[in-house]
Amino acid sequence: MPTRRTVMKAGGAALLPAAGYGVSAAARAATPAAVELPEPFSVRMPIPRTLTPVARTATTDFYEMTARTTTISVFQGTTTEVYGYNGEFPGPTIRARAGRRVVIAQTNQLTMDTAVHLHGGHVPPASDGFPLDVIAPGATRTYEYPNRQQATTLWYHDHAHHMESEHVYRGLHGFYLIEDPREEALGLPSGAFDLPIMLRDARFAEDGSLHFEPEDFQNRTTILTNGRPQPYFPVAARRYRLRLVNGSNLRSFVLRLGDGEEMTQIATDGGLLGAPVPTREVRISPGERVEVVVDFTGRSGSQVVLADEHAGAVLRFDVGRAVYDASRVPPVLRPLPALATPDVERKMSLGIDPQDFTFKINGKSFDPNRVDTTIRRGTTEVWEVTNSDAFTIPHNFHLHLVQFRILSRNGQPPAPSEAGWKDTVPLGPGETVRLQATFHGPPGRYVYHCHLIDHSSHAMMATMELTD
Ligand SMILES: [Cu+2]
Repeated sequence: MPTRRTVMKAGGAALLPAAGYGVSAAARAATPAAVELPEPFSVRMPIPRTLTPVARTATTDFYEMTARTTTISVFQGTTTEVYGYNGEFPGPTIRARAGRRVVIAQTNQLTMDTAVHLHGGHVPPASDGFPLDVIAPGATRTYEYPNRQQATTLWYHDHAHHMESEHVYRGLHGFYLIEDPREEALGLPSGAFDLPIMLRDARFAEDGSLHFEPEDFQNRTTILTNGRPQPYFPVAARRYRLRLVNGSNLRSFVLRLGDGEEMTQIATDGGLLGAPVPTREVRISPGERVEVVVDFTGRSGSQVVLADEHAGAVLRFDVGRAVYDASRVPPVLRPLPALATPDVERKMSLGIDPQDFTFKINGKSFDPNRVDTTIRRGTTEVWEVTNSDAFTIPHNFHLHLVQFRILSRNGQPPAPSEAGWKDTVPLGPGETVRLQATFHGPPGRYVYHCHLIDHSSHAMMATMELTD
């Protein structure tokens, strides 16, 4: 058993023996040396391919995807086996229109169960990737996404019971963007000037293989930006929209641009902010999305590095010639509606049990067959969510089905950067966030959980059931 001391040192990656994650001391001693990293900025950042529907009707776009292993070349002279949707790493991007349905037939060609969750999506229960609603090896499951929500940057990823952390780590993640005319009318940078960027950490062994051990997260020191280590990306001297998602299992990023240059935050998890927020720092915990507009105007010939406070450079923009730029960031983006009057208040506490080092919400580890929270459809609830690990262990909180608004953080009003629509909120040690959501949606089972997904895989998750 781990001691309290080792648990604290490991930042909370205590293992549940029952989950089959035990790693022997011998295995740890045999941990291979790390791969030799390439020179920084020697590879170009890829932009994940946009997937083409296999069929379209008046109301619906139909897609097909297959989760399978694939071999990619991340480091010169080595190959890396990863899991990829359609064999791509990250997976292909879905571009959906608000109000237009997307149906995806997901085939599992891996050797273990998978489940697909559309993170931030307002979806029916059978399509939410509930951890037991799995796709068996060789099987296909059809997911239906109504896209009855505003323009936003979502991502899809694996959610299979106890396995989501390893599956996501090995590559089962991709972008899902919802677009709408109201956002397009604002004139934000679009098309080739609208860049989805997924950041995540990883550990590679000397032979290039991707190394996954839940206890080993402190050695996940290679940051991948759209699947490549420290890439460059050529940009024109104009404005760009960056859609940042943190696809790491545990790592949070604190991102700065160049010498602390200003960026303009325009969106949170669930879509546009009411108004743009100038910022010199973007904080983004696992699962969250932050969108910024960066203006390279007047920077021709320069190189501008996006860097994390701890991990260093994650991406370099190489600024080319000036081009005509009709884009803008208007002073009003999408005003937030007034908050409804809440009907129900609840308290949620996330913490590691000091008795047995298991991960719990309100004193319970995840049981997919237990209903933890019953919610009447249409009610507005305030949830006071606390990270009860008061020392060093960070968590965050992700609610399926709905977007919420943050009412307060530690008794103070939310910072402007998190005052918009959210589905995932960071919780530093001892922190308390009050959030409000209105639970519209079809009846059925959903989950809420810590999105440090090594924690949710270890049962820091609970169920909610929407009822009539
Ligand atoms: Cu956690």
